Amino acid sequence: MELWFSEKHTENIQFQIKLEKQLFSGESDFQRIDVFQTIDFGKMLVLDGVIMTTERDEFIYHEMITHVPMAVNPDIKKILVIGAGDGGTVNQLIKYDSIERIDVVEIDKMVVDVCKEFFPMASSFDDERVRLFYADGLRYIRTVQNEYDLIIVDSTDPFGPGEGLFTKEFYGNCYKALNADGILVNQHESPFYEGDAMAMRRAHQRICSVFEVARVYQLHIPTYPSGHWLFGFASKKHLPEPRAERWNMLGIQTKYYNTNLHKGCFMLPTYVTNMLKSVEK
Ligand code: SPD
Repeated sequence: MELWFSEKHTENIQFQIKLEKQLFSGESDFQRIDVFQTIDFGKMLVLDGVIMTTERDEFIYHEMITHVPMAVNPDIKKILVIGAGDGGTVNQLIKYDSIERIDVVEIDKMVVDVCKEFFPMASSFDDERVRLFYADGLRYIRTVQNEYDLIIVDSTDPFGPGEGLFTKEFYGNCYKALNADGILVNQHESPFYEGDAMAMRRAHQRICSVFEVARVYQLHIPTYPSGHWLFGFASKKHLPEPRAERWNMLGIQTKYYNTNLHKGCFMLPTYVTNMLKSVEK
């Protein structure tokens, strides 16, 4: 008998992936957590029926959410990561010797525990620069001021536990929690299917109303709806230009990110540019 996982991407479209077996299934206080062994994508983490990450394509998401801001400002030292319980984002950040502190605020301890068991990238939480807090990112950020060089919002989609991380209140508090050099990078949904595109436009509008600089960049993630995904880049003063020579001197090993791609990923298709413009003032 064949075993398949299906995720509904729209009312009429489903994505299916063939499984070898189920490795874990559990219900936390916040969500249902599943880990599957797939045939072609290695292990796969699924929260409330939505694919979060797979061993085969995680590098695209996690390299792009980390190395883009790090190449814009290689002097970043203090970082707040919100969400990211699978450890993939921190696993990229610990490649930088220059980073002094990585505070991770993840709402769901069970996600971290399960990922530590099944995903080697979650061992990055053991790095001595990492402080892991099990808390709601929306509440945590209210308590911080002028503290971080970089905030990375590696959240779920804007429903369920991740909903508050797409609000104007949250972005405003991120602004306050950043210092004058601060950069915010967030998981920004997809422009392709209307439901995702609506969330994407709303997030952009809210971020634009708070930050002096608000741009969007693209990447491709085979296991996400339509495969076309966006991240947001916002800051108080930095434009998203890479300090290419300096970053390349660091000798950081990547499989997807490079400083040429960095320049290109901010060049968006016309329909995406138009969507973004439609909500910019
Ligand atoms: N539609 C899925 C969006 C999930 C984004 N977060 C993934 C977490 C990877 N660290």
